[in-house]
Amino acid sequence: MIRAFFALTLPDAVLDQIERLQAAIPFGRPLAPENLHLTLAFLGEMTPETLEAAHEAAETLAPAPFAVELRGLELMGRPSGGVIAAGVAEEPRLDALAKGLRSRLAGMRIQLPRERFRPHVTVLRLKPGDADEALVARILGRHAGFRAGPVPVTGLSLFRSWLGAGGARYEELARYPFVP
Ligand code: 2AM
Repeated sequence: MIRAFFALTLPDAVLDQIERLQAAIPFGRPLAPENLHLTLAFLGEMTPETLEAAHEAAETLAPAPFAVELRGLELMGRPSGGVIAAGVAEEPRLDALAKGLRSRLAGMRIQLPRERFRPHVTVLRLKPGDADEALVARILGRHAGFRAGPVPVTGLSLFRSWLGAGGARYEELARYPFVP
């Protein structure tokens, strides 16, 4: 089985901004720059045949390029095991892209988790004992004004996730450029 997901990649300038943010947060495990991305659809474990169908679904997407901006920080999950993620400024074209991708996947009979699409970029993972709720709240407050961007959305990528002892490693399997 192949663990896979569709995501947007981030330009170097934004990776640098996130790296500075990570350095300013005194707890948690920062994600390495090559592991930072904005997930559009998590596919889970796929057979090669289903992954091929997902690939074909993505090839039919053809939106015009646009850009998004990262904005604010949030805790997703609990301080004892959640993640700290950068939010994304409201952008209808991003929601439309995620929706278009999901409906094409559904057309290929690929079912995704039902949860609502919540665009974010995970920047740090927390484990028990890293930080208590008060400290997390203080840091989130301090960085509430975090902004990074623009993130040009000129295509999307299909990634394979390799799970290992040192954490997940992501491999770009395919890229689907958008035509202006
Ligand atoms: P995350 O950024 O919130 O950790 C590869 O694991 C990507 O898919 C990550 O970006 C991760 O989101 C997302 N992902 C992993 N498991 C998921 C799940 N069960 N549901 C939704 N997204 C998931």
